[in-house]
Amino acid sequence: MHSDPYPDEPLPRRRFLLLGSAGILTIGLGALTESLIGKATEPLNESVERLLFQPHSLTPEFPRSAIEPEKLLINTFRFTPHLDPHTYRLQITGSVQKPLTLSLHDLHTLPYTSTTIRHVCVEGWAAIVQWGGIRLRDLLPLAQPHSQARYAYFYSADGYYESWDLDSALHPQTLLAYEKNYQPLPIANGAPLRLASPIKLGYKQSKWVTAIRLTPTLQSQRGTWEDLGYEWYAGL
Ligand SMILES: Nc1nc2c(c(=O)[nH]1)N[C@H]1C(S)=C(S)[C@@H](COP(=O)(O)O)O[C@H]1N2
Ligand SMILES: [Mo]
Repeated sequence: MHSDPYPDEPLPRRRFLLLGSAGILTIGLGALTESLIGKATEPLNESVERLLFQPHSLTPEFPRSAIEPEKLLINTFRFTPHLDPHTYRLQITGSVQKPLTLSLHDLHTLPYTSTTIRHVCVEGWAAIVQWGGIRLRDLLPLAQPHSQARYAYFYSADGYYESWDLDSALHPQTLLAYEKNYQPLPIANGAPLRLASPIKLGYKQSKWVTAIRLTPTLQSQRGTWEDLGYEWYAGL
């Protein structure tokens, strides 16, 4: 399938256009959106717009009855960080015009998306899982990425880090999830926020994400597993 998977869906363009004239965002998105309604702002930069409208092939999803709760093994490389949901913040920095600091409340006001997909670990197991949360394609434009932005680095509270090509990050099935199998995301699976996507192997799917940094180039550090010899693109 190579046509636009969501041809009729209005992108949250209005929301990020409204946010365009804001300074650094540290207050609730809901309140901010309301306060900015009606203000004219600059359009999104051309390169992110091109990525957003580029056709992505969609991975087929599974029905709710296919979920395999017991098959998703906890795979934690170092330790399990316990993040306080009240003080938790997600930072979005790097090649962006509007660096953002978002609370969980802010994140919950953004459009919710659910995907039921297969999680595949390179170590030889897989599980069908439902993830609910925010698509990066709905989130990253709020920070107004610079036209040179090509990669997204994800930093986690356990020191784990991963880099993705921006196109894969903006895929319609790539989420920052706060829900697993229709329940709040458990701490062991990455609460309060983790990556989830059917187009990348499990090690790309950072748990306990606290910061996203957009970059024009790949740095010498590319990812926790990649820097130990695993493949960087890790596509499925
Ligand atoms: N921060 C962080 N994210 C991580 C890991 C980790 O150790 N730390 N392990 C990765 C690997 S190899 C896999 S398969 C999945 C496992 O997710 P789960 O523990 O929710 O099943 O998380 C990925 N994300
Ligand atoms: Mo994995």
